[in-house]
Amino acid sequence: MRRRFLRLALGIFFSCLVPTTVAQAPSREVCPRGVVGGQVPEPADLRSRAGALRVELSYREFTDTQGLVRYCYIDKDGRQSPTLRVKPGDQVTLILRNEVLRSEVSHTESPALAVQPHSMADHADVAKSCVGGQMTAASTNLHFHGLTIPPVCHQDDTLNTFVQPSADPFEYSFKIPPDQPPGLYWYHPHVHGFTKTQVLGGASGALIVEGIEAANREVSGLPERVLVIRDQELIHPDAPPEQTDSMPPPQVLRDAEGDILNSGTGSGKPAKDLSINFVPVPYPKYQPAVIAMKPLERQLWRILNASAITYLDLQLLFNDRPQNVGVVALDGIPINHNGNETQSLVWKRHLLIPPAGRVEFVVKGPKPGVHASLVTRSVDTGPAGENDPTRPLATIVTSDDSPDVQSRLQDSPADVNTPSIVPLKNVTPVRMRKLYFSEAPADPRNPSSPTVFYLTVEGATPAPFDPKSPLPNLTVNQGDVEDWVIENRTKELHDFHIHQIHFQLLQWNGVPVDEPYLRDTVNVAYWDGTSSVYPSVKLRMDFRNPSIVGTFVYHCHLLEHEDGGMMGAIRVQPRPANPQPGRSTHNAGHSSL
Ligand SMILES: [Cu+2]
Repeated sequence: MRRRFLRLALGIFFSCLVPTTVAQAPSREVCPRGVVGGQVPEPADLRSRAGALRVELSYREFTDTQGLVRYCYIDKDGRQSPTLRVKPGDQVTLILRNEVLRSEVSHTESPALAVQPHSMADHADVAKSCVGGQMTAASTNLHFHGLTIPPVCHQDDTLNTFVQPSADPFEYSFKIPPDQPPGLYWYHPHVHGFTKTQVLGGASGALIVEGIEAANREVSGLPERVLVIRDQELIHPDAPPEQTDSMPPPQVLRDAEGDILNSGTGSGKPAKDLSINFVPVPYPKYQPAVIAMKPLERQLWRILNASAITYLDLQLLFNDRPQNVGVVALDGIPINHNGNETQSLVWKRHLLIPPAGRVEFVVKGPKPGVHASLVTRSVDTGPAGENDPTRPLATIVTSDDSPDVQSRLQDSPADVNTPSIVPLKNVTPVRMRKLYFSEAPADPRNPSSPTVFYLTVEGATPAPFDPKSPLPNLTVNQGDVEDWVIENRTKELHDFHIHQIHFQLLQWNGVPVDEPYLRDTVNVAYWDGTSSVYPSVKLRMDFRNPSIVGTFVYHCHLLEHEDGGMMGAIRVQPRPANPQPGRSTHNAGHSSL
């Protein structure tokens, strides 16, 4: 008993000495997680120097005592999911080592997806030459979400780059475009068929292009805090919901993939647990993590929804009252970047962030004595969507002695040249296309068989994404700007994302919107099953940047849907010398380009 007390006392003593940048879990865990109710740590910052950033990341996996598999990126100093901090024009060299143990993940491998898109060579050669190889649960790669970098070997290719556990380290080497807007981007694996498992397991990290304080003086000199919200399998899957009011908890129903269906009540068992910088906030008690700051301190919060399938609708509550926060950037791009020089903050009382979305906003800490918390409100994902109930994420605890956060924006940043490019919303599109989300049971005679997910260019035959196909689903010319309507013909939300570019949301369900943002990820409302018009978004797609020539993908960023086929390939071909109207095509079935 005495020994136990001593151990406890020593534990408390040493935990007080641990700086908040160090994970609070035992070091023997390969992919450590924070303590429930613990302080939210900050990811380590890896900053470029003299125009270059060199990073070595090991991709590892770990099975916890519950049998849940974690995945993580660990740098050479043992830090998990470091934030990569770069400046426009910097050269990034990232060495990726796949150190998962092949035998421990083989049980999740789907034989149907163990495809060989191209000729198979020896593993080491495959990794060096990006010509494909086996796409399995143990293979991995990286996507640099939101960066306008070439979709080619060693830069941002996800179609043919598969790094195997037995392979030599794989080198990514790319230049941050000099005109990349300053803001929050991220990195994560993108192996079709296995992306959900890897991201849900924790494989993700933030990437910041520095200089937001030069683009928007409102944030100059502010302390900045990176918050990565991830989802994960339920830690207490069998626990009954806590009784919060007189209403009985909603019935737990599951979809064909085994996830808990949206109850439509805003409560009940969630499909997934959430964590904030790896501090879990598990169902059913949702004991919040702790964010420490000084009373009335202003900070820039840079929040990434790195969830595999969970929507967030973030809100800051002071004594249960929603607070306004000043948004400065969405999906990595400052709001005053796209021809909106006069607007510096957009005031919001809640922030819907679909999986893969980012939002950056100014927070003012509460006065002493005010109970403050960061919560996610429930999101109605539709009758076929997963359950995302209201739940707290963190309590904000203020103290004059609260330690400074590790990073602070410059007080007097140098002026930056505003982009000379015509704002996207002012460009006349060269053509219009329609794409649509749809779903069907794999066995038409069995409605509860696994769902097949489609993202189809109107006119083509719906088919799940085929990684073996040498043909893209769409071809466009570099230099063009197009308008795309994305329809949702299903009874659940989908989350449209395209690699390499950003777009402007023009219409929401046919209603014009005038947003100061550009996005790379957008939620599309669900169909009610009876309306004659499907919900949709209309997007202005920007293919002007010459560095995006090549083949890349667009997909639903609910990764279960992406893995299940809701993806397509687009080829951006070099601008023809004499462009002819109508040359761009989509491939209906197997017709040639
Ligand atoms: Cu989807």
